[in-house]
Amino acid sequence: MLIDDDERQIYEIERRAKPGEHLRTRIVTVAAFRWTERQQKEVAEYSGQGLVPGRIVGEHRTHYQVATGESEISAEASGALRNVATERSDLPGVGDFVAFRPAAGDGPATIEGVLTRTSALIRKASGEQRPQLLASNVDVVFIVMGLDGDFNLARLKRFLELVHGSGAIPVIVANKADLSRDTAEATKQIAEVAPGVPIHIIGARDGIGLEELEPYFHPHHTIVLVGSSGVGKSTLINRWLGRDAQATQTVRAHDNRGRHTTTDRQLFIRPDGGSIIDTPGVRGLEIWEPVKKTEDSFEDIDALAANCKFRNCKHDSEPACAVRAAVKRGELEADRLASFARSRHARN
Ligand SMILES: Nc1nc2c(ncn2[C@@H]2O[C@H](COP(=O)(O)OP(=O)(O)OP(=O)(O)O)[C@@H](O)[C@H]2O)c(=O)[nH]1
Ligand SMILES: [Mg+2]
Ligand SMILES: [Zn+2]
Repeated sequence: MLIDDDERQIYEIERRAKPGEHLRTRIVTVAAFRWTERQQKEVAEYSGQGLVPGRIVGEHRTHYQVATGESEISAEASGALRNVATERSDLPGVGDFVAFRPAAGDGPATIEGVLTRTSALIRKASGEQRPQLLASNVDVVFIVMGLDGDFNLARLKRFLELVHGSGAIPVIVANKADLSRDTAEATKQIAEVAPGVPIHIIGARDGIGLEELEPYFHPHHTIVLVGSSGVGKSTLINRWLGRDAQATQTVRAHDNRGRHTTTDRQLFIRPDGGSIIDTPGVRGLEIWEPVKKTEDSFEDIDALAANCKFRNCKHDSEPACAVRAAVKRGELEADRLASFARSRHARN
């Protein structure tokens, strides 16, 4: 539950500066952030240990950028925090509310705790068996796609799957309306794979249809932009911030692919309210399955196999194979079929 919808709400967090000293009151404006009651309790506990709350707005190789409401500091994750993390995605990431110990002397500020996330967008790190946090504590995910050569419904479905169960709600933002031959047809096709999900057809470059997205912005809300490279995520960020905060680059002419211009996730606070996170274009999006399936469990493939022409189909080169057809349609990852084949091969 949200504490309050009052934009001007100010939190007073008491913390003991040094043992024996008076209780000092530190005022942290959280107007830009959303806090739950649970997080409020956690903040109170941490502040008793001399820690200060903030939100991670940037994640870099060597440090995090943490916004406190008053200023922005750079901080490192403490050794203790690293030790208790069982997964990489347990470590702090952009969007996280954290408790940190302010820098003393020459040392860096250290992040000692991550507050319970209200939502987490987690994918499978590419090429590795581990989860990767894309953003946390987000309310709305704008799945940005291009109405140019980027248009790909199978990919859109994977993005929807990524948002499903994350705690955030998906909104489809179909950009580059100026390059679409038939926006009505595109909308129809999108609606078929995304029943019930809001769809907005816009033109970021020329500022077309952007007013439709305004209602999603709210002082306590965080929106994250995800999508392939070159779909116009950073162009949108710049429009909403009213300045060139993020670099943008033209897509490759022959295949409409982007050039992976944005390389780091970054949270921005909009002057007129709300937080927004830009992310680098995702290459092959794979979904992270937290419950490890046993090596031999392929329910998805078994279900599809029911429609193969031959009962003993190996989904290899048999005619009328429903599994390979699903791969072709983009409904089943080719990797998934490959690991199925490997597993069967190992058994036989
Ligand atoms: N024609 C057209 N081009 C657009 C539109 N919106 C953005 N672009 C262009 O698309 C190109 C890529 O835009 P970016 O904002 O850099 O894309 P991105 O999604 O941030 O890409 P990455 O950072 O690589 O993930 C730029 O040249 C933009 O000017 C639009 O509505 N129409
Ligand atoms: Mg970008
Ligand atoms: Zn088959």
